[in-house]
Amino acid sequence: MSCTSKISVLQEARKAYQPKLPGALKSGKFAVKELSVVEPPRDADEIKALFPNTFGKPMVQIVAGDGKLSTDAMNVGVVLSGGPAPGGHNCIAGLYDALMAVNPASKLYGFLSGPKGVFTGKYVEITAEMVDDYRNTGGFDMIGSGRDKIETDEQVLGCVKVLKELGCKALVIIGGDDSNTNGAVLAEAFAAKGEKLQVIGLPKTIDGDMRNEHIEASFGFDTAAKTFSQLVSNVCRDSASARKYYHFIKLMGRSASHVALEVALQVQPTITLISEEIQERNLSLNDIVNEICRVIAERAAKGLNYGVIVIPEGLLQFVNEFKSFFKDLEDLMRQHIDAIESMPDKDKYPFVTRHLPPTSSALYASLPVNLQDVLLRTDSHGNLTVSQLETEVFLIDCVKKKLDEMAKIGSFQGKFAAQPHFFGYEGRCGQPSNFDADYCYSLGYAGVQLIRAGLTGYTVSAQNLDAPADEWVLGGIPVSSMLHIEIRKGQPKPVIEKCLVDLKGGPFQAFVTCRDEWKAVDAYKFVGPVQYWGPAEVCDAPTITLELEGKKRKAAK
Ligand code: FBP
Repeated sequence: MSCTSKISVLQEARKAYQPKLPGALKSGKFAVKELSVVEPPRDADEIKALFPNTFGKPMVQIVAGDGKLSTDAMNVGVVLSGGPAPGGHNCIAGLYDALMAVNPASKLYGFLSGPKGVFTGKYVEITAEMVDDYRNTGGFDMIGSGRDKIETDEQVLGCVKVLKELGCKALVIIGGDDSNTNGAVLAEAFAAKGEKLQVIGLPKTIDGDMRNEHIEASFGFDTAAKTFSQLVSNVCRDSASARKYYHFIKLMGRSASHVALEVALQVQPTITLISEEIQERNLSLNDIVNEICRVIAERAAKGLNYGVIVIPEGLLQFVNEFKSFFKDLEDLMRQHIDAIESMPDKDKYPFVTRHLPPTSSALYASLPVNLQDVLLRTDSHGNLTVSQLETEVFLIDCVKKKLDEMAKIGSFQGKFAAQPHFFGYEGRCGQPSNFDADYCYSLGYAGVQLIRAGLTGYTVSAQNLDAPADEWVLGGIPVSSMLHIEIRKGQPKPVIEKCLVDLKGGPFQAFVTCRDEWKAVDAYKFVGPVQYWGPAEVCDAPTITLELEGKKRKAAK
């Protein structure tokens, strides 16, 4: 064994994996076919006014055939944006291989540490050796990532300068809803300045919420959800073995509960909370705690003083009393953003309690210090940093108090001991599953064809993803057609609408059919780690979410 080798045996073997491409991309000759124009579902007039140069473009599909796309050498820049997601390196590999297949004199530049690498001109030229070292690996460490936004005119001009100096035809932004929105803003700014530079986005996020009928999945969701499923199922088995703890597991996913729902379908834990349902039913914290305690008491009566409770990371934003609290907090931020941001942390708490309306102020004051602290922080896109909210600890505390009350009146006669967990970073950089390895490589490969077709302000789209890779349909969707207006940091901003769990959709309905049984008796499924070699039904299976959504889509046709 060598102390300096950083390559595991699995990584070495995995380097040889050749990602599967969709049939249309395998042929070597492509055409980019124009389809219909799609309007944003809401706020179309506002979006059109904000994006006069890039609005109203058609969707496109990549088809086999000679579309007479340019075979000139071209230089392209790529940047990774936001949180890591398994498969990012394969997007870069797909971009690189497609560029070299078009013309080996092409160059790919990787901007370092996220979007600020573009306007500050921090980059590396991506070489064949680099790509080979990172093929089919997880993480974003090849060039790093960041959550900065390209916002000011100075930053846009910085991007123009750097991209032109490198002779780039296009910039590829690999990111989620906020980063693809930022890509659209940049594409519009370039077009408004008469610059020929193109911007293409690839849909990334483990949260699975950058999706719609044109983009059936964001990359990284598959591997992350399967990795979390393994971890949660291991905890289920421990719980059923030791029989002494309730495990409260918070799972990553900033807003939507797709990750929690997929894990529920894979593993069948005792209870899984789905934020979207809590919002729909206007449930309060008390309602949630009462339901958890009801299940715990009923299981205790059968001698089952253990179980596993899965909590989506963004839960609190969907709980009844917290919704008006967040609205009040947003108003307060809008009025006092500069004062709050420049204040030392110790002054923020009294300032906020003083300025919030009485009900929200009382709720805020009643929260544990960790929640008070984190609720005041947002990232550069105005998102709450929910990964730092100890919701699982907070819930344990609430459940414990309620069970003590129930014990006093004799309605709970069991034992309650709890363990908090947070699984998030454990899943974001996993070695990509075959699905993510194939999907990401295809996204990168398709991105190059959209650039060759001269498109800008597009995200690569992907359909039929529940079928084998050969049948996937790739193309492009104008980002402006996915935008709507949201209040961020107190201001109206165009953003890609997050896709939340559809309560009428196949995955949620499948969960509803079974969940009462999973609460009453243990039905844990032990899924094991992501597999790379073996039968296709084990190694290439899409998520249950994708499968059930695909079934519904096909039935509707
Ligand atoms: P992206 O939207 O950038 O893909 O990131 C998603 C996510 O993993 C969320 O699930 C999580 O809340 C957040 O990033 C954590 O952010 P950070 O990496 O800044 O702690």
